[in-house]
Amino acid sequence: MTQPIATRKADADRLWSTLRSMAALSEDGPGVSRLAYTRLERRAHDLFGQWMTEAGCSVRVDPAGNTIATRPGRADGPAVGTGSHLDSVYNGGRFDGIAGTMAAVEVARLLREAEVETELPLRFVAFAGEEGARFGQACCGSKLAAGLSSRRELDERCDRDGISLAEAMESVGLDPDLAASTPWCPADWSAFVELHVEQGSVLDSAKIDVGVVDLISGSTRLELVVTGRASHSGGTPMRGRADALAAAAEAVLVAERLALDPRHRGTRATVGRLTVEPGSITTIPGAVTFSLDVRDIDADRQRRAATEIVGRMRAVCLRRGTRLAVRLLADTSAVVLPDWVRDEVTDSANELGIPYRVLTSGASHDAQMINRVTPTAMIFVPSRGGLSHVPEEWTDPAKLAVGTDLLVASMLRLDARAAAATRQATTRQATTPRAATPRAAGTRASQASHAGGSESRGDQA
Ligand code: HGY
Ligand code: MN
Ligand code: MN
Repeated sequence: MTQPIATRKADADRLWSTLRSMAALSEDGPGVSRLAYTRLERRAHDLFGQWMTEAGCSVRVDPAGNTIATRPGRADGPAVGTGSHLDSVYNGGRFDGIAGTMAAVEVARLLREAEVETELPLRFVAFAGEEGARFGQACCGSKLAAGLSSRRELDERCDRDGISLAEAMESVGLDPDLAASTPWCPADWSAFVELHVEQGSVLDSAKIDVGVVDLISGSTRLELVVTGRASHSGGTPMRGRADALAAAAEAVLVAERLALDPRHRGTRATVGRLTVEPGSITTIPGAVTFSLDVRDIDADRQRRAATEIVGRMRAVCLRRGTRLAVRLLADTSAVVLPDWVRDEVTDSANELGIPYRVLTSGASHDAQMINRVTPTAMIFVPSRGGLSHVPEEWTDPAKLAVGTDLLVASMLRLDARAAAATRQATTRQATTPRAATPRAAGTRASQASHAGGSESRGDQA
């Protein structure tokens, strides 16, 4: 006899110990360092795959390195998915990405214990290479799954040691050619829900347990190189220097000043990495390389801000007798998540009596890319003090469990909805008189529009 799932709660202690086991997979040093497309990231995927196999799923790794666990339903058909990423930034926190993948493990475990049979399959995903920390570009694995990344891009994106994304993929046994040419098939999915830590302070300050995301910010990421004239720090008079670091320092403040301007409310500009050459105490810096990350919930304002910042930086460098070179690392637009999937999540929260807040995400997420494959929603759990991408990142175990309760309830509602839509589509097909002229072979994707539902509630079953 299976219990009604809405009363099934996540096992908070089990979820917490699973998360700690995964977080322990890290390089030495403060916080968690498990970089994109490293052996360590693959070990994390192997552990995720092992847990999902034990939870009764069949597991495979797609050509991009995403690990996909499938739990069969009563019938075959488009699956409701969930998951997040297992890589981290350098010296990051224990929750970014892991919270959502461990919540997925807990959902599979509690469904197995409750002997719940879903109508259609469920899929649990650990994405590869979500963080842009190593290669500059975020969401590598989910971007490939969405068919949005070219083979050339995999060769062009390099880490700080000059290793390309393609070489890193090959070093862990993946084939970049195959990865760039094997997107996910929309017909295999009906909806996706990613659980993630908020990485901001809205929920924590409002003391609300869960957030439901309506919009995910975009980001324009650049690499800038200021070239001046290196020379002796003692023998060179102050006047007439072409000090690359002094120019870069003024340029960094240009970015901050623009983002603080009320006309750019919502724009966030950050210089997160800066290297100086030759980096000697007694030599005037000859060259400085730094990153610029411009985020916004408004794609036009984001790109206008990036263009304006670069223009103002060029003027600073010219005035200081230095040169500025700019390289685009990644450019992603903000994404509005479909309201009908979000409504399923908020309806589930109401049913479970979980207070929630609808909010935007300043951080980027795999959900942004997967929404191009299938309609997607995001559940946030609070980040203490809004901190993330640092060792101090923290989410309360009880709050992670509440988010997981909401995740499983939402997935089951979406499963029932997809099954009803599939049944309706089958009935419609059976009762529609055959067209006289031969029809072009419908792509599998066209069935997805019936089975998976479209973007607006109006078209939903
Ligand atoms: O950088 C981000 O926004 C995300 O944490 N990958
Ligand atoms: Mn993340
Ligand atoms: Mn992150």
